[in-house]
Amino acid sequence: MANADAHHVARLACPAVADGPRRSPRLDKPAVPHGLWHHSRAAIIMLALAAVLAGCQKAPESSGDTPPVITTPGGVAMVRLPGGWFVMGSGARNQTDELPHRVFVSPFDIDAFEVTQAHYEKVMGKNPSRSKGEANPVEQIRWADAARYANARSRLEGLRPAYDEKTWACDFSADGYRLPTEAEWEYACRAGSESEFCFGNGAAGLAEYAWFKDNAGSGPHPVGSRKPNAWGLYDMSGNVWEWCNDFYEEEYYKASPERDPAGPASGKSRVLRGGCWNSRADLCRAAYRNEEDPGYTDTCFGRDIHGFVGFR
Ligand SMILES: [Ca+2]
Repeated sequence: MANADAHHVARLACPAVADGPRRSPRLDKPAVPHGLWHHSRAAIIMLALAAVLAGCQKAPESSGDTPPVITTPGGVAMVRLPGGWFVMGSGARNQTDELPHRVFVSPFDIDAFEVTQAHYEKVMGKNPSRSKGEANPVEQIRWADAARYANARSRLEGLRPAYDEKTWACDFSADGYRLPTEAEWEYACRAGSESEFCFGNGAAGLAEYAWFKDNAGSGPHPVGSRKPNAWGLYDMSGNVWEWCNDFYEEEYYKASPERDPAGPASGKSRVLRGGCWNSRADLCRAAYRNEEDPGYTDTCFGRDIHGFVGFR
């Protein structure tokens, strides 16, 4: 799109490591990107696009209904989620950044699949992915790339872009697409479940729902080729890590607002969720938090994101 690479904000330093993925000081961090992205009620969140439609649906935990799927003017399937309360985080693994706490998220729409290479190229006119395949998830995507895509997708549909491409601030009152907040992402991933994975505890059933280290081989697979969760969302665990809108902060859950938490006001990294094709099962848990440099500048490109990071 015309403005896809128009602005760069040279504010953040590149990762300190020279080669390969950064390693987080936290115990369980993956040997891959760790790394990176929030909400209001009338905005379409993007790629993870959560487009909020002031809600009309019942809380999911009180309903056995599968949420409706809509198709955007650009041809993308989105699941229309009702708002609701859920327990975000997990006490099961003693991870300091996963403090369980109750959160309410307002209704929003979210892409049923990771953004594919075909759709990314249609919107942005390029395909940076390492493992090429039209139906594969687009990867080698920086947070800023995802934000630019969200704005471009919004413009194509006559919606007001949510991101300021100079400051990267997100306007949650805009009706355009944006990345999901970390809370929205986990709410969508859990689909009403309170267990480690959307299907229960223990990794025994994970291969049915996710492409991860034990079954993926040497790269990502076409989106939607594993089972969806109870709300019809595919590949929330595994395949590629997914950018959220929030900045990452280890202690954020200790003081975050109860309703529609949108992450810290500032930070050096953005949240990544869900694990990827190269991740062990633990990193694919619903509560697992990762973070990475957002890549606001091209000089950071390709450092830590290789073929592991995409978005929805
Ligand atoms: Ca994923």
